[in-house]
This record gives sequence, structure tokens and C-alpha cells, in this order.
Amino acid sequence: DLNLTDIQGDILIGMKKKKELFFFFSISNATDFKAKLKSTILPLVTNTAQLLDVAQQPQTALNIGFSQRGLLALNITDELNDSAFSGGQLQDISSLGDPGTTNWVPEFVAGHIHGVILLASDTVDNINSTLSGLQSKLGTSITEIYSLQGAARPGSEEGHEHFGYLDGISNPAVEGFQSPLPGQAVVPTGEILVGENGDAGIDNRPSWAKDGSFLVFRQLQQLVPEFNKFLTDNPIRAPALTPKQGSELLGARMIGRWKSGAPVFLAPLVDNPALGADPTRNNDFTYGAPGQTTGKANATDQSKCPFSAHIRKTRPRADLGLPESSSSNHHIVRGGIPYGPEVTGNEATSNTTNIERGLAFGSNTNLSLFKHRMLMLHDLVCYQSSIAAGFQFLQQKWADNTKFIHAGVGFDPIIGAAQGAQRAVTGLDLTNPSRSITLTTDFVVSRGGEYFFSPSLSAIANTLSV
Ligand code: N7H
Repeated sequence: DLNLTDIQGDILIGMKKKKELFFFFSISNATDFKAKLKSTILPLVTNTAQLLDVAQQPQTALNIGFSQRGLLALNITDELNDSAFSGGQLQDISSLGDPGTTNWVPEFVAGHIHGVILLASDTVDNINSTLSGLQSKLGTSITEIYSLQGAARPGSEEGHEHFGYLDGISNPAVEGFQSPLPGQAVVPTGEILVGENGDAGIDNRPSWAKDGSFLVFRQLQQLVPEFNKFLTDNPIRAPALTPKQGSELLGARMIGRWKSGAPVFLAPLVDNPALGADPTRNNDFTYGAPGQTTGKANATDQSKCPFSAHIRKTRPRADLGLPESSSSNHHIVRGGIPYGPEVTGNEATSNTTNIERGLAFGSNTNLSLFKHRMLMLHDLVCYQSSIAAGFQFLQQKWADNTKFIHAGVGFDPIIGAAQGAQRAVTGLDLTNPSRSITLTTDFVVSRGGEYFFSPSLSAIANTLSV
């Protein structure tokens, strides 16, 4: 059984509040910081058991992760045995397809980030008061390097990312911890938690790393007016669809889901909001034939969902064969939250982004446990027991690989990256799936990020703070 009071809450469940602050810091005085890590930060770290029990949930939840540089600053020299983590995200820049550091937030380039504190609550005021309390106690032991405030979008857009699509629908269930909803992948605990059954690196981890997880943070800017203009300019001209419907279909086929969350595989021509809203049905498909439990999906039929669709590229289900085995499949637990304001009238009419907005990719969601709570936020926070097998693999080997899932498929039109070069995508046009559409704009622009390790509470108490 998992020791749920020892595992940081964001990893398996996600803090899932309407506001989340990512506070990046460097350690200025290691001795002083270690003492305060134990006395001040550790008592505030929210564990998994606390998030599971609504009565125990703190007003402001807090989690913490350390970069490789941060561990070294604390004089922790053990190798965690994850080369992406130890090299840092900047070193990974070309393998992730980013066009150099031009678009990176300078603080992610400068190399001073030792850790990140994640603060989540229902209001920014709660977060700010927790943060200022913390900062006054931490004093000069740390220095703030950068922070990013995320917030759920307003009103009926809550739970939707900035392009307008419902997020946080599909995440793997961890074996023995969560019972899967229909269509949900089940992964061995060790695919997400270091040192647990199924962790491929288990023999080469220091014992204190057990029940920690690697946290990938990416600040992904979204060019929303530009994305919308592309849809307006290129409607799919299927019979019986108005141009507006054709534009909506193009967007849905790029993602693999409609704005409501309904999968295009189950609703191929028009949105079905009731399907999108039903967690027992909105993930219940494999890309295989109805009832098919073994073998592969049809390798030529894209009528219901393009092979290039974002959710198909990043989780190919029956395209790699059923049952969806963990050896051929790579899963991450995604979390995260939109950042930046709503599109302004001026941006919408000029089809041009003037104010930065996007997705802070990086915490977790699980529908089966949190159905009763308001929102599921996807983002650029994701956790895994190996960065190379998780996030990096999905980005590089799948989204950016024009031969995946099949030859000629092209890029993932949402997150696929080619160092800023234009990207060819096939399968989007329902009336002619082999037609290649060239995207001259990246609608998602990487502003960089960092890799962190989120240790167990006992590792913080017994190793990192001594
Ligand atoms: Fe994605 N989007 O709004 O277009 N993503 N994603 N993602 N994503 C998903 O099923 C989006 C990003 C995955 O299990 C949905 O929960 C945006 C990165 C995976 O079927 C939507 C950005 C990576 C899944 C989006 C972004 C992934 C997934 C449907 C960046 C990994 C689950 C909601 C700004 C490298 C697939 C849902 C499955 C789903 C969007 C980034 C991976 C709407 C805007 C960088 C594994």
C-alpha cells in the first residue's frame, strides 16, 4: 500500500484549485535554508491523504520540488539516475524542438533556479498571504527568481484552456490507488512514483528518492487569436456543414476533442456536449473497433479522428495495440493551469496576440477521485518516474516525429515543434485525409521551463533538510 501521508499531494491527485502560483527560487544560504525547510516549509507541505479528504484540505495547498542544481546546493550529491533531470531543461532545448532560447523566459535560461514552490488556493489573496508569511520566515535563505500566477478561466470557461477546449479529462489511473473510469489507462505505480513497482530505474535510485516524482514544468504560451484565425480561414468543407461548423470541426480534429471535451472519435462531425460532460463516456474509446480488446486500430482510417490529433499523438491507445500495455505506451500525469488574461476585443479583431497567455504545464488531475470538486486543469506540469520515458518521449518521439503514428502523418498541430520552422500535418481534412496542411505559425510557443524532483515528505525531513 502507498504511504499517502508521505507522498506530496500534487503528484497523484493534483491540488486543483482555481488559482495556482509557481514560485521559483534560488537557495542563498544552504545551512539556513535547511533549518527552515524543516521548521517552516515541511509543516506546510500538503500530502496526498490530506487532498483526498475534503475536510483535511488546507485553505492553501503547498508542494515543493528541487532542480538538480538545487539538490547540489543542498549538498545532496546522490545521482537520481535521470539524465534529463540532471542535465536540466535548458540542455534539452533542441531535443524538445524549441527554436533556441529566443522565446524562453530569461530566468529559465540563466541557471539560478534551485527549486519551485507550488501554492494553490481558491483566491490569489490566500496565496499571497501564505507566500508573504513564508517569505518573512525564510528571510534571506532564499531569493525569488521568477514566479508565474495561474488561474482558472472565468465563468463557463472554467476548466477549459485558452483555446477553449475542456482540459484535464484523460490521465492515467495508478494501479492499486485509483479505480479507472471507462477508457482510463492503468499504469504501475512506478511509472509515476520513483522506487515503486514498475519504475524502470528502481535499482539505481538512492533510497531517499522513493515515492518522489519528477515534475516537468513548461510555460507554454498560446497564440489564441492567431489559432482562431487559422480555423476561420480553413474550414473543412464537408457536405452539410456551414463554414463556421467546418472551422469548429478543424479545431476539434487538431485536438481530437471538441470544446466540450467530447472525443471526435465518438462524435466525428458535430460536438456532443452531453458526451463531453460525462466522465463515464468521454474517455471510453480506443481508436479500435467497438468491442475490440486486442490487436491494433485500423492503420488507414482517419474518418473519425486524425492520426495527427493532439490526444492521439500523445496517447495512441489501440494504434500501438490493445490492451494498452505500459511497455509500448508512455504515460504522464498532467496537471497545470491557464495563465494570463482573456483575449481582449482588440486582439480578437486584429487576430494578433498582444498580451501573453497560455498554459503552465505541470500538476495533476484525476477525475475519478475529484468528480465532486469543481475543475480539472491540465497544464504544463506533469509527473513521471523518468523524464526521458515520460514528457520528453511524448514531445520528441511522438508529437514532433512526422512518421508517428504512421508514415506521412506529420506533426501534432498543437504542440508539435520544429525549431520554429513551418509544420506539415495530414489527416485534418475529413474530405481528403491525405491532404497536407502547412502550419506557418506555432500556436503554442515554448517559453521554457525546468525539471524538478518532488521528494517524499520523509526525504525532506531526513535527507534534504539535514
Ligand atoms: Fe495536451 N489543448 O488544449 O489543445 N491536451 N495540451 N499536452 N495532452 C489534452 O484529454 C493542450 C501538452 C497530453 O489521454 C487535451 O484531458 C495545450 C504537452 C496528453 O487521450 C487538450 C497544450 C504534452 C493528453 C490539450 C498542451 C501534452 C493531452 C484534452 C499546450 C506532453 C491526454 C483534454 C499549451 C508532451 C491524451 C484531456 C489522452 C490532452 C491541449 C500541451 C500531452 C484540450 C493547449 C506539452 C498525454
